[in-house]
Amino acid sequence: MRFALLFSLLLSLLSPVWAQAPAPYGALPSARQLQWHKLKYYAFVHFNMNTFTDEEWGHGTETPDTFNPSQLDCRQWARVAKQAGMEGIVITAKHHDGFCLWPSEYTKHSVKNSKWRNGKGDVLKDLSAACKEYGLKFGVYLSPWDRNHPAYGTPEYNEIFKKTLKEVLTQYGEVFEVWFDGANGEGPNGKKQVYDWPGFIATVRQYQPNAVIFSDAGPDIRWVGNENGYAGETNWGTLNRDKVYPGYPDYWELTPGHEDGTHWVPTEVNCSIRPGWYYHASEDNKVKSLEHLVDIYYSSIGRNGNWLLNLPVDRRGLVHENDVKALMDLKAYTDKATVNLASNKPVTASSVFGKTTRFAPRNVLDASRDTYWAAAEGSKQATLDIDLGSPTTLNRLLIEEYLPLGQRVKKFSVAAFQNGRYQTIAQGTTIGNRRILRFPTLTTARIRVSIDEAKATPLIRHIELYNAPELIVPPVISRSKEGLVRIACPRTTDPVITYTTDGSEPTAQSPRFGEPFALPQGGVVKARAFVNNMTKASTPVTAQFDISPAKWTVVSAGTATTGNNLSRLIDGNPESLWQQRKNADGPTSVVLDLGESLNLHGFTYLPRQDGRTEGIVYRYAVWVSQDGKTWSAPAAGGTFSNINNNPTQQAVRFEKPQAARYLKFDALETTKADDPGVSVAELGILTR
Ligand code: FUL
Repeated sequence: MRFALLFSLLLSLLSPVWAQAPAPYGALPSARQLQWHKLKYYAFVHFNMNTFTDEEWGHGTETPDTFNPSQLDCRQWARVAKQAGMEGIVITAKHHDGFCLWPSEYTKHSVKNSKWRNGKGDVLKDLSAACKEYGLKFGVYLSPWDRNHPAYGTPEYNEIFKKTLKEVLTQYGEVFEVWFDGANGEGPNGKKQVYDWPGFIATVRQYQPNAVIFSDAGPDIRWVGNENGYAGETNWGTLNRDKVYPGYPDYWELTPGHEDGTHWVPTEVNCSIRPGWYYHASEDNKVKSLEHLVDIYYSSIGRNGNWLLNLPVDRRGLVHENDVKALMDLKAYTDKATVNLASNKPVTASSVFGKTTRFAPRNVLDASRDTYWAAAEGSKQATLDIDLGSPTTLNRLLIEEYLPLGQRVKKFSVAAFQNGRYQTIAQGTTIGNRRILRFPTLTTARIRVSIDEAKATPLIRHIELYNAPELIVPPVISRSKEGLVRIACPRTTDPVITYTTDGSEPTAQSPRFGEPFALPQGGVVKARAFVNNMTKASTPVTAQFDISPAKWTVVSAGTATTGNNLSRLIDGNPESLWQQRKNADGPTSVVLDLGESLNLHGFTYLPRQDGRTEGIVYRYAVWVSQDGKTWSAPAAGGTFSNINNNPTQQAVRFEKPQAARYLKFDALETTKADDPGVSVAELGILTR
């Protein structure tokens, strides 16, 4: 009796501390997802058969000997990733062509049948060992779509895929992530496969229970709905998972997620450091600029996502020098921006849950992931003031919610104390695991963070304030139809732009850009913006041009053409667009008259650049002619791989150069069968 009394007395004393913790809200993360949320930034490596065939989607018909890196060194990949501040590497162990980077027992299309290291090589073995050596996590991408496997399209293939998975998941140590691609086309028999997703997932759980599984629908982490690196400003970690599946047609819903979604399935943001996923020598000058990478950093890591940045390893089997430089520049930049100016400063809040120190506002400044500030129970609004002590210059705020109890904040804002009152300097919607707000540099001694709307009591785990170095936006180089080159720097005040046309890097001494200059025959233009009396420079940018379309005309464009926007096809402006209803009786064709006979090595197609996908051409054929009446056999034909998700310029080379004055582009299929029309931003030619 006395014991029971004592016990209940003890309980009532402790209850304000223990019983009154905030209740969970909505869908919650699993332990495995919480581990993944601790990560930020890791590498994707696209390296496989396509590296050697210059393709993005291989056909599965390649001979294994085509895969032949001359100096493969996975330790170089790991060293670069580590120095770049990355936490792991996810490798394309098997892409859509079915070629396996390890000696799989279940296919002939693998390294074991190549001459590379006499068939004894195993890229997964090398890479998993290198990751271990450098303290990196090791992950695998496996495409269920297989254009090579004879069993593809039959139930037997599902069993084979599971056995393949088992090999990858049991022979190379700990795997932190398994990346399932949603692309599902036809196999060698012309059949599509009905995938056994529950079986694939169960296989991963059985052999690597701690690994997170990625796909459009998770189950653990989801695709962000685009391949350009941008998460939604509003980004819920929750999703109505049972509605979504790999290859989900309404994939734009994946960007913001589903508010009040039934499951926790946060975003991983995948994008490539170059336009393509695989290495193409023609893209050596198209590595993203520092400014672009920093923008993606804030739009992925800073918008409640983890960033999976792809490095297209080259034919030597190395991360290319240009990509290494871009990664190191990014690391140097982000290192400069991470001094927390709020550290150890006094913090006060409008309310505290249960008025206990356990949920005190100062918890937002410690490094622990287990402590947080909770506002008063049931409150949907609250403010937190940070006293910086003296005028402090800053331009970034990082804020994180405490995730084990669910995502809550819908709207928040930041204010700086200036001229005797708090003035709003930035606003955001969701927070989740991590949100970084950018605002113009200012000086203040007090910052207020307001949670303006929350779905349940706000729980804030962490806050940081930074002063990030301002970046000079690199110039944009364009050329008009007439062949006049313009270089502009719209977002920088009073820049001096210097440029070269001989391939050398522009310096402060290079010619200054003033008037547009003529480059009708094409060439390479490199440019750079300088500010502050030529003491600070942007990263250089490069543009490569072929012959200008000055003499070209569009002769015809389909039978139903209205003709009013034909010129947009060849106006040198990637933003403008030509659209045409599909021709009901055959291909929708465009015929260009080049005005003179030229030695054509190939052509280029730039899909629409406005973020929409209607009318993007997937299957095409191209014909050439000297008189516009008699046409050769198609000079080129095929499909533009992955163009729907990654709408970059497609450059197609003919098997052999052909002299011609006319070029006919036939759009045979668009990426979506029910598209009513065809769209083209630019058509171009290759004469070298
Ligand atoms: C897509 C694939 O089709 C691309 O080739 C690439 O691998 C990208 C990461 O995922 O779905």
